[in-house]
Amino acid sequence: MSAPSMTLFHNPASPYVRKVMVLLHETGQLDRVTLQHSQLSPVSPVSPDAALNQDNPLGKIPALRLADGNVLYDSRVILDYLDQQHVGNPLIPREGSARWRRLTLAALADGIMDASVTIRYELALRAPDKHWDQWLDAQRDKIRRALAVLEADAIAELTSHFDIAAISVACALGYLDLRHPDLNWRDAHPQLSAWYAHVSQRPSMLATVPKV
Ligand code: GSF
Repeated sequence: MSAPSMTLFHNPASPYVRKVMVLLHETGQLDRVTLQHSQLSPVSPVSPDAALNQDNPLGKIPALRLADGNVLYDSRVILDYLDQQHVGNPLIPREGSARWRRLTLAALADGIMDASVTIRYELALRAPDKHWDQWLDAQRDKIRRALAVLEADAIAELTSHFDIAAISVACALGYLDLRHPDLNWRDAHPQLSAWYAHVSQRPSMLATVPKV
């Protein structure tokens, strides 16, 4: 086995990092990456990590330092790069309508993560008397609308391939379970719930269950 050639800025609770880890598992590339844990855990908008900021001026994880010193971010770019570094079937369709559909589903899942992570920041990092309830409700509505679309329109597509779209949705749902169990997302989404129960058993998902 060759020495790892890439370094991934990592935190086991991050849904964006989890997407990268799941893709590494699914494509047999785990041994190519060393994990670098943030000095500050978790990384947050108000606890900057100097080492991370040097590599990603946005101060966000994941960031992937390549063997030549170049650094890739954000998670979408990293996934695209890593998907072009293995010899198996691509997890991001290279062309055609499938590419745009699967990337759009992945963006929908990323939007669930974005709303979920920013709700988390508001609730965990800001004083309760400063919480902006209207904004929190609007973020929750984004999550609800996205879940409704996945339930109504995307189950067959998610079931057909465990690719960029499915990985992204699975990691978004895992993060809802971790940080927002109060949303009870399963109640109104029985098909998504059944799909998630199935894909959660994949070795790549079991190996990357979020930890706080
Ligand atoms: C989002 C990464 C992100 O917000 C991506 O990689 O897809 N669009 C980016 N990461 C969080 C950590 S997490 O909760 O996963 C982060 O690094 N936050 C620090 C900050 O300053 O917002």
